[in-house]
Amino acid sequence: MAKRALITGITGQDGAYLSRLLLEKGYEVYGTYRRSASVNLWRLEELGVAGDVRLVAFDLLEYSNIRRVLEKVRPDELYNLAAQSFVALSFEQPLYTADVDALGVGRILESIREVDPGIRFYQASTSEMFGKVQETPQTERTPFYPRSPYGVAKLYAHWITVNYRESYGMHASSGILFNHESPLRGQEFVTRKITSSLARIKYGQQEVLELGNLDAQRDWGFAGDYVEGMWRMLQQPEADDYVLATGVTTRVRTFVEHAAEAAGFRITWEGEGLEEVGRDQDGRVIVRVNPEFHRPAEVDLLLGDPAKARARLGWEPRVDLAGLVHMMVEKDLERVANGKLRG
Ligand code: NDP
Ligand code: GDR
Repeated sequence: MAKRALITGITGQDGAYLSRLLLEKGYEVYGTYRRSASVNLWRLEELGVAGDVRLVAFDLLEYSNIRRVLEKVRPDELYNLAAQSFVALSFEQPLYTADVDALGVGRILESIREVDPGIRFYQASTSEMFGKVQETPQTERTPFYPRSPYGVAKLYAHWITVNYRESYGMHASSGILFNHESPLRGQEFVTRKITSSLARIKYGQQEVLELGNLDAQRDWGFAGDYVEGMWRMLQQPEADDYVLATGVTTRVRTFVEHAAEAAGFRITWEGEGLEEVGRDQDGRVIVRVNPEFHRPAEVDLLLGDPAKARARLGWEPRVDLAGLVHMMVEKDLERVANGKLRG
C-alpha cells in the first residue's frame, strides 16, 4: 500500500518541492493550506503537481482543526513546513510568530500523541537558532543564541520536538536547515528579491534594487536538494536531529555581484555604509542601501557543517552557489519577459 504523507505549508517553497519528491516516490500526498479568498497554488502549478495533491484546510493556530485533520488523513509521515517564515516580519509580529511557529508545533505534537503516536514527524528547524556566532562551522552540537523573535520561536519548536521524542518515544526529527533557495522562493527573501529585481531592471520595469545589510553571510543551498534530506530523516530507524547545509558561506553583496553578472550587468561598488551604491557598466546606480531593510538584531554569519547528514543519511547537496544563481536569474528573466513574475 502507498505510504501517506501530510505536508503542512504545501503552498510554500519547500512544500512544493517536497510534494513533487514524495509523489515521485509513490506516496499519497495530502497538503495543508490556509483558507483565504485566493489560495496560492502557483508553486505547485509550476512544478506540475497541483492536480496530484489532496488539499486540506488547516491552521496552526487552531488545535481542534489540527486534531481533526490528523484523524481524517491518518498519515504515516507528517512534515511540518508551515510557519511565519520571514525573519524581518517577526520583529513586527513577534507574538503572532510565536503562536504559529512555537505553540503551533506543540499543538501538532499533542495531536499526534493523542491520535496516533506512531506517525513519523519532521520539524522544520533552522540555522536562525544559532543566531549570534558561537562557533563556525555550526553543527548539531553548537550552542544556540537566536537573534530574532522567529529564531526564538523556532527554538521552542526544536526543543519540544526533542522532548516529545525523549518523553514518549515518538519518531520526531528536527532538520536544522540552513538557507535554501530556488526560483520558487518568495520575493521578500533576499536572494529572490535580488534575482527578480535584476530581471525587472533588465527589462526596464524597475530602476533600483534596494537592500539592507550587504555584509551578512549565508550558507545558501538549493531547496530541491534539501527536501531529499527531510525525507531521508524520516526513513531512519531512529529519529534524530540533522544539520543540512552546503559548507560554503557567501556575503549578500557577492550574491548580488554573481546575479548581476548572470543578468548581464557588471557591478562596481562605491561609497560606504548607508551611502554605498552599486553601479552597472554604464555608470547607472542599480543597487542602493535602504536602512528600512536593516534588522534590529542581525545574524552576521551562518556556515553549516553537514557531516552528520552525509555520514548517516548519505545526503549531499548537488547544486552549488553558481548553479543556484543561474537557475534563479534565468527563471526570473524568463518570467519578466513573459509577463509572469510571481511570488
Ligand atoms: P514559506 O514561507 O515559503 O512557506 C510557509 C508555509 O507556511 C506557507 O504554505 C504558508 O501558507 C504556511 N503557513 C504560514 N502560517 C500558517 C499558519 N498559521 N497555519 C498554517 N500554515 C501556515 O517557507 P519555506 O517553504 O521557505 O520554508 C518551510 C519551512 O522551513 C518553514 O517552517 C521555515 O521556517 C523553515 N525553514 C526554511 C528555510 C529556508 O531557507 N527556506 C531554512 C530553515 C527553515 P500561505 O501560503 O497561506 O502563507
Ligand atoms: P534569513 O533570509 O533572514 O536568513 O531567513 P533573508 O533572505 O530574509 O535574509 C538573508 C540576509 O540578507 C540580509 N538582507 C536582506 N534580507 C531581505 N529579506 N531583504 C533585504 O532587502 C535584505 N538586505 C540584506 C538580511 O539582513 C539577512 O542577513 C531565511 C528564512 O527562510 C527563514 O525562514 C529560515 O529559517 C532561514 O533563512 C534559515
